Amino acid sequence: MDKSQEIFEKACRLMPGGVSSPVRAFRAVGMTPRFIERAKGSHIYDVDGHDYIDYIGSWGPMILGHAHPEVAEAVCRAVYRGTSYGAPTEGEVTLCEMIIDAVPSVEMVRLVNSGTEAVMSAIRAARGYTGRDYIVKFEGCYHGHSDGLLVKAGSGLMTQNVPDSAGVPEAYASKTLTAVYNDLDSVKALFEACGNQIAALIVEPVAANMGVVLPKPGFLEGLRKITEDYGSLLIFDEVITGFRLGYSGAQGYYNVLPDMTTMGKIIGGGMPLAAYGGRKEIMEMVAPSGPVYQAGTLSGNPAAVAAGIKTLEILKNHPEIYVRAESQAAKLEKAFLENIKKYDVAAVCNRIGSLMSIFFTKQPVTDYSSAASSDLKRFKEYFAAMLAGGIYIAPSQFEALFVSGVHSDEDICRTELAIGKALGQWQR
Ligand code: KE4
Repeated sequence: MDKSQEIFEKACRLMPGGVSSPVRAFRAVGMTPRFIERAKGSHIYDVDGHDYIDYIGSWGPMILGHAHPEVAEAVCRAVYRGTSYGAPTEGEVTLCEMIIDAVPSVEMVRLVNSGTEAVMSAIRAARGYTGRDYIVKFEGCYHGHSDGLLVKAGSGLMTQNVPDSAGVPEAYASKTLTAVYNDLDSVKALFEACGNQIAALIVEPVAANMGVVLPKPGFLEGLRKITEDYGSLLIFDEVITGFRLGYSGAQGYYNVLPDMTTMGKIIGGGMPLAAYGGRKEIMEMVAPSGPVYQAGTLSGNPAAVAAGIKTLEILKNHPEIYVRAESQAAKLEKAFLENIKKYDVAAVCNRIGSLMSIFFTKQPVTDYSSAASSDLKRFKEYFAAMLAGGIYIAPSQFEALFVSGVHSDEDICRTELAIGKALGQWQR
């Protein structure tokens, strides 16, 4: 038994599923998770000494690579000045100013500790601002684990949503309606039915929680128009795309400005930090300036803020990081496509910038139902071959592959070889 298995057995006696977050348990791939000892740059090392090229990057934050010396030093310096004060600091003001300068639609911002908290708070602010109750989300989009968003479509179009998790009361789920990603007609139908009761529509401008699914041309613009027409707010959940697709995120990339934006991951540089922001008149609804209550002991924590400031500083001063991450990702996409063709594998690849996914299905993947048509057995076999080849990718078909600004040419060559072996394994 290797050390990961040994520790995992103990962990399962002490923690639900042996992990601190479900996807880490490797259940979708039927394997024992690797317990990680350390990481540096584009590599991650498990407790058995295995060295992997890392394409999870902590699910998005590590665009600069692990243990970036300047980020690490900034966190250490902050920690020696005290880990938390529960009082305002200049660092929070600096980070908020950087976010406002970077994200086109954000005029005011509140720091919180997780993407879930950012989304939950943004939705509360949207309801407080509009005085309306309903929220629209998309099948296959994930926005954290707040009750009202752990829902799935009811049987009929207007049948209110039903809980998608135990412990979520029907009443909470019923205020969330579900539309189909990339299908503006499904959105129009909901708004025609009850648009004047819809507080907000929340969307991942590039979906990355059903695997990576890109918005079709006109989709985001269509959401902007429909929400404007009905006086509802458009919320871009940029927890993944923020500072990933470029320094101004998806809204800068697509030039579509939402009313509110949620952010996380990269803005914390790997520390627990997230944020929600938007038009001033909306954000001034948030306590203590307005009636929408939201609070947090560790919000704006100095160590996390130090990591965020340094990370954004480096990204702002070195835009070539985005160019390099994209070009390395493009090489991987090319390797996937060449091997899909060479071995005649039923698979497609979706990529935007340094964010990508391979789906084991014949059809284009443009929404949740096409993503769900993927062959999950094939994905498991692909995952096992990649891990055996020293490549650490998300242990689920419905996650993304993240390329950092520090994946080397050697990393890419090794990954190209592993892709060839993984996709060639089924050749008769
Ligand atoms: P957190 O609460 O996990 O910080 O953020 C929730 C969240 C919100 N919005 C989007 C678009 C997200 O992708 C996430 C979280 N992403 C997952 C990965 N798909 C986090 C990994 C996990 O759950 O362990």
